[in-house]
Amino acid sequence: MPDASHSSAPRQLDVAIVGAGLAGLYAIHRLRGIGLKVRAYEAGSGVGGTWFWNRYPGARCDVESLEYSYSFSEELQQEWKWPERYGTQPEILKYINHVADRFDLRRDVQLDTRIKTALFDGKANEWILKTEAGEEIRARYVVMAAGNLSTPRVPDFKGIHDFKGKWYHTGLWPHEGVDFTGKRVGVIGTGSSGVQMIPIIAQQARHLTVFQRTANFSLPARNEPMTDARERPHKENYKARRAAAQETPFAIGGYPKPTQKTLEATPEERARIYEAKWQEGGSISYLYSYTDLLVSKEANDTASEFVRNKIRGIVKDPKTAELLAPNDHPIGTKRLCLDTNYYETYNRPNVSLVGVRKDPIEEITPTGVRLASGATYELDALVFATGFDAMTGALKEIDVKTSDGAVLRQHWDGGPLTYLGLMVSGFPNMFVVTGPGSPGVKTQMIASIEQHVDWIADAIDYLGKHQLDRIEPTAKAETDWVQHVNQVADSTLYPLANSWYVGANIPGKPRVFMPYVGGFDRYKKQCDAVAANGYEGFTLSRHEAASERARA
Ligand code: NA7
Repeated sequence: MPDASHSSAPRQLDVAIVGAGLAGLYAIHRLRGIGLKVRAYEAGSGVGGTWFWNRYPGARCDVESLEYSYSFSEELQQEWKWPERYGTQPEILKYINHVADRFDLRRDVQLDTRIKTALFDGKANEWILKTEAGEEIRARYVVMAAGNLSTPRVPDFKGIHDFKGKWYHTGLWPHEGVDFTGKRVGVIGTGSSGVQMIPIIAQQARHLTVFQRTANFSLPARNEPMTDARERPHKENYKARRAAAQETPFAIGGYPKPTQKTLEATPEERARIYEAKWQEGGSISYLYSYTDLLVSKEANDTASEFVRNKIRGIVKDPKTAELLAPNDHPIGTKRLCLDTNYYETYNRPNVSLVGVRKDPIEEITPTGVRLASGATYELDALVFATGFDAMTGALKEIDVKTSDGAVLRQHWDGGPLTYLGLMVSGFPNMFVVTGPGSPGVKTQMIASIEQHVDWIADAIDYLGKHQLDRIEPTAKAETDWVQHVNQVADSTLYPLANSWYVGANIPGKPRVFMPYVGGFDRYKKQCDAVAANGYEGFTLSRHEAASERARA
């Protein structure tokens, strides 16, 4: 049967959605709900975004399952059974596929389709998208739901293509899996992905060599099968719990808000609190020990040192322990990892840790890795857990322009500029989900996705109801928001870390703190107020082409 999606006449939509991960799928559902003709374009051969691509061993969410899930359907959240405290990648992908089927979303998803260009035609007042295969799509609005950690980056190491063994990136993991049994494996990178996979690969490999540039803080996840005691009270009060979560900075409920400053407690009290949180598992809980852990260096030092001492207690070889003990950033200012037996893994005889901060990787040789000092490591397989061109990578890969000559890559040359993380000045009718300037990545992501998409749907609905058809932020609103995002970040310890939040893992990327760390609660209130005040900071207008469409 001929596939209508690949016919030569451009497809005409109300809203084109880029990406069919958690954000794109909810956007289909929500926008369809207000009567719009929508379609999502997805580069992968399945839905799920991050959870479709990141299939590396041990891939798991670091937010608890009962929180990390959609809230828009009470039936869905009641009926879905999460088997473990934290969802594994296969389990989350299964859930996303279930949602796609249950809400009949697939008929508006076009898989294996990468959007290459997006041009706003000012005269026609519509976006023209082109796919890699040359298909053209015209839409009144575009929703960029292309992900924050969706552009995998392998460092530009000399010799990488001459490596005779197989190499992999965590974000592009083969669907059939990889068997490392009996192999000498190298893992480069010790962020969340490395920390999750290292204990699993260590169990398979003949020898595992971990190349670490920056030691990261990791706390025990304390994962376990879902218990009735955990699930039942949560589900009995799901709606109220979701509402309470929205009143917190991370959009995660269930953790009592701290009330005390760190240094007001005695060292003994602090030790007791940190120990209880360490035993409980989870990162939010630990960072919620006191009110000022992310704003006062002196306070943070106590929480950082507690974890360093834990590492020194777990790892038997003192030199390895010291190398693993993070000393260049306050705890929580880089993504705080959650693990299962990460530090314990370094006590295995088949695992070695190599510090590549002082002695960096010079080249990948046909048989392994060579450091600047000349030290070589013979390897059969190499895994890059080296991260992503985070937050801006996916949008910069699309050539986004307007007929007025605006070019997104140029507009963002010195760092990303947005108003509320939702729109970009000069690029009308283009919405971004959980992009730079949004609190998304610093929150329970699905809560932010739902909040953003709801706001976008309401804005489009508002335009329609007021016979308007164009929305864009003013340059001033954008500048003020970016300034506010920076000011808030500068009032915290976050900028002290070389993290993907500031693009530090990508050589040459402008150092700008991209997420909004003022908290989900504060952000949502601001978005609601902007809408209630007639979309303050945005210019709303009616365009001639719309009048023509209306007459036609
Ligand atoms: P991350 O957190 O960006 O981690 C990437 C890791 O790779 C990190 O340890 C980097 O060290 C390391 N890296 C990057 N380039 C190099 C080079 N050239 N040499 C050595 N080491 C290097 O990515 P993840 O995939 O682990 O996690 C991303 C997010 O996914 C995570 O935060 C969660 O939100 C889910 P560096 O720290 O830059 O020195």
